[in-house]
Amino acid sequence: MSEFTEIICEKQGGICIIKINRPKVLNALVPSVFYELNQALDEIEADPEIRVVIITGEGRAFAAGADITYMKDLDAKGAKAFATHITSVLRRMESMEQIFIAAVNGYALGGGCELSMACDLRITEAGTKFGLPETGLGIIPGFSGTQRLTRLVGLTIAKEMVVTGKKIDGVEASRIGLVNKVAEDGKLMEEAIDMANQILKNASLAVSYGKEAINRGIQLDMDSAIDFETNLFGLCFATEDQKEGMTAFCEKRKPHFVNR
Ligand code: CO8
Repeated sequence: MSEFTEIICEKQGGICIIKINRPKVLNALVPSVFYELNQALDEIEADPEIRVVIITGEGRAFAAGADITYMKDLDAKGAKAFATHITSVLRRMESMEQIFIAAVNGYALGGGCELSMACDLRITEAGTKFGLPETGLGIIPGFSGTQRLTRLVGLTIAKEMVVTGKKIDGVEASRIGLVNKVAEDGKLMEEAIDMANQILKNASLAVSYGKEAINRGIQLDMDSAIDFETNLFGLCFATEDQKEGMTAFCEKRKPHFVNR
């Protein structure tokens, strides 16, 4: 993959590992991080081998938020343009076929927490601090945090986190359903790769359709959402992997998926 400045991208077989690379400022997020991330997404989409993307942070944070020194002097128009750019990249991740895992180290505050919430899965360590502290800076979460947190953990907890700005640790984040798993200390990347490998074992079109059915369905009324799922379910039966998966079961052997 290309060499970047604000991020580090490394391909390991079917997995692409992206590290946010501004460790001196705890990976505080500026527009250039998202320009590079968007370019990396172009390369990922063009590479049929990559099926899982792990996003993590270099150093002692996943990301301690949008860069406050950058945002300080923005006017209303500039702030909206900044938020619009970043949210379009996050939305793109949700619409891609690949599964995104956030391996959340150290701090996921403000925009960092919002980036992690745009991923499909989150794994962290017990001591990691999550939070949306924006109201303490005179703003609200602007990278879709009010929307994604509410959808992930429900109105009650989302409102409390937004209006108090309180930070929670990885164990609490797991308890409220904000993260999927708390890894043993020091084993975050190992366990994230393990999670990626569990996904890679499955039929790739089925995995992507499952993501699409959930992400699109949650925006629809129940009847339309069920229609949407039913259509994708039907499409699975047009794949070679459906035939192979079910034949392998009947023949009592492991399937050999060809991702078609
Ligand atoms: N922006 C800019 N610099 C930062 C940020 C940040 N968000 N976070 C940390 N840094 C810098 C510090 O200023 C410091 O730099 P320096 O060494 O030059 O002084 C360096 O990173 C290390 O940080 P600390 O010395 O503070 O490290 P500590 O271990 O003492 O504290 C904390 C770690 C608790 C994470 C602390 O740094 C902190 O509170 N950071 C800010 C957290 C925060 O408020 N984040 C939310 C930001 S707002 C946001 O994300 C809005 C998103 C939506 C935007 C909408 C579009 C306009």
